[in-house]
Amino acid sequence: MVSTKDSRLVTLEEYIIQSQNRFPGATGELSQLLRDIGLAAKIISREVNKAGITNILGYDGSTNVHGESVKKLDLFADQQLISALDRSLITCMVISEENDGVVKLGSKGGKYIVYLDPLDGSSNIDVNVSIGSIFSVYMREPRFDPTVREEDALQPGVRQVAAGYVLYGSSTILAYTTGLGVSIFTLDPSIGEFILSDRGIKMPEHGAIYSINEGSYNSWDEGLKKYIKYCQEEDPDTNRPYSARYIGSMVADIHRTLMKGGIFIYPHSKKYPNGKLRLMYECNPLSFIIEQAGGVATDGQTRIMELQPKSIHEQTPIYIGSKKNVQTVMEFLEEHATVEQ
Ligand code: FDP
Repeated sequence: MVSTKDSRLVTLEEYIIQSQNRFPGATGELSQLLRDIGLAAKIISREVNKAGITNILGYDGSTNVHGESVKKLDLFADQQLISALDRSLITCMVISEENDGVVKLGSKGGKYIVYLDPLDGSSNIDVNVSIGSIFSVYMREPRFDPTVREEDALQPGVRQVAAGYVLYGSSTILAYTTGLGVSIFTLDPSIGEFILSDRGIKMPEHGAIYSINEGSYNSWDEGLKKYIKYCQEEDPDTNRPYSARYIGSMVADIHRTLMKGGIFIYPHSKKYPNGKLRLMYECNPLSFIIEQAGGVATDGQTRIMELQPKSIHEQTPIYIGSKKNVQTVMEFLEEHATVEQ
């Protein structure tokens, strides 16, 4: 990983303003939106860190749109992010994993649409393993139509104007991109500020880590089974066998992939014929980050960010990470798809 470090401390707020000043015509609204997310992230981080002692762990008794049990922290994170975005009147609508339909905000004229996964990796909440929040921002089209409709949110990932994630791990970090590289900030809890820790991140072209839920091995396509066996074979020239790492929080697995290289896969399977992960608030934003760092992301045929969404909660298979690792798995998939036909 290559990054530029500066010995002077730069806060998220300062950095956003400095970046905005490079664009003379900028209205400052996107900057405000990113600051709103930063504020909500600090509040969520505080609650995640003391979750065990505040009786907020566990289920709240309801189920979300996907029929999964909703945990109290998921709801807390959802509320914090939505109310932060509502306050500044620049977002017209939010789509969140925790809400069935779109959430229309107070400002019907707001020009941004935001997708949220308020707390990704929720099955890890109760066992103190890293979890995260993911966001993806689009411009509303057509901009001056006063009616806010769900169809306005069905834009391909290439139209994202910003995306990022917050990872509540051994420290809390916030990573984002507006299409000009990836910047990472680390929360210093003693002063309550996100401090710039890396910018212009470039991930390795090839990495020696593969990340997939191997428990589903028997329901994968032949090409994928062969690729995973290839990862496990000994070949010092290509650094094999690779290490297997699977946290089970996509945001944490992607962060490791960004920093160390390698590949993360969530394929289609018998249980999840269209893949499990959500295109709009998991795969698109994390693909934007990975691409900005020099990596790639595909559903096995099409670049993730070029998929035209048909619904706000749709799922997709994903192969994401270092360029060479993704190329290799695609070769295995192609070769065995031909054989199987
Ligand atoms: P979770 O169900 O715990 O919320 O999309 C949700 C997600 O976690 C991802 O964060 C994670 O990568 C994946 O599901 C884990 O799914 P498996 O348990 O099927 O591996």
